[in-house]
Amino acid sequence: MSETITEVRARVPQSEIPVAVPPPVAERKGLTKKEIAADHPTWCPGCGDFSVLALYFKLIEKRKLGHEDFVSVAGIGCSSRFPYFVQAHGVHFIHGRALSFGSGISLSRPDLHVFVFGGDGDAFSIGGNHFTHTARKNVKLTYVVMDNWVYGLTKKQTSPTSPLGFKSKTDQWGAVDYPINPIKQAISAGATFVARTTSTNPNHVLAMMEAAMDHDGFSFIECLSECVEFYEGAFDAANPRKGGMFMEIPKNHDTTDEVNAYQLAGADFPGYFGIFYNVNKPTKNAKEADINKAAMEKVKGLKDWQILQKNFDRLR
Ligand SMILES: Cc1ncc(C[n+]2csc(CCOP(=O)(O)OP(=O)(O)O)c2C)c(N)n1
Ligand code: SF4
Ligand SMILES: [Mg+2]
Repeated sequence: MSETITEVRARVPQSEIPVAVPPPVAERKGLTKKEIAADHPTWCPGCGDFSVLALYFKLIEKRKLGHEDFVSVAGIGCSSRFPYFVQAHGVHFIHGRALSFGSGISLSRPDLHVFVFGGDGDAFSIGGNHFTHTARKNVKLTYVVMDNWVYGLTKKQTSPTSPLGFKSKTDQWGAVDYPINPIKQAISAGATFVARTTSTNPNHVLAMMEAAMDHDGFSFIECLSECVEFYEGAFDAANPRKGGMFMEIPKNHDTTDEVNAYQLAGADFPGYFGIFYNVNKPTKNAKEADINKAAMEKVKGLKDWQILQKNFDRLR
């Protein structure tokens, strides 16, 4: 009969028992672009969204993020297919509800970088309320809206950012409803970081994403991203390669000046690009963390079932 480990230990002197040496802890390296590029994106060739995806990969690589550091969330739309193309934690959620899902992740896991992606329809039509309320609550996450001024996935309906006169399947004689201004809307809703960029200027997109990611609060980026299928040439006026003009926000703009930010946002298209507004304000994450801490103090030392019992006893 073979000896048990206890018997061996009793017989062999302690110094002769080999000690298992744990393997050296591998140095944690950030993910590479190659590692997180997932499925071949199903976007139309030439779609502006490709550029945003490529720059997101670059951001993850540059900031040395690992799978355990970030999550990508989206609603529904061509742009919202984004998380499928990222080989990392991600969610393709309900139309217009990406911010609610992202808020839940951010509040329960404040250590993560939560990136939410979507389109103009997802963000400002069906998701309009969530946009307002996530902004006013100052939930710590980054929201990148790929604005193409049209519903792409459903093949050309008028969106909240389509300009007057835009002919679509829902406005065959040209859009009659005034478009919203996403930057003004974000500022007035209470967003604490508001920026605008365009997918045809990669360095600028990356710079805006980096700044947004570093912001402690709700950071919003409107990124013009052309739908080559249903709104070709929409942003040529903002693209120097197409004879347009890429105008950065004046260097002397005070990004804490809400009124000035609002005024700059009102410039006629192609308008300004850069950070319009950037202020520090306590986040919902920080406030809730304080509430949770105080609540945990009150039940210190109790088992979960005892806490539950206490609550039910109180309801009697
Ligand atoms: C509840 C619900 N309503 C409507 C739709 C149909 N629908 C899918 S995507 C979309 C609009 C997408 O537009 P946008 O957010 O601008 O994304 P894009 O495709 O332009 O990137 C609509 C209306 C849906 N999927 N679910
Ligand atoms: S339909 Fe438009 S938004 Fe959708 S993938 Fe094609 S070009 Fe992009
Ligand atoms: Mg759209």
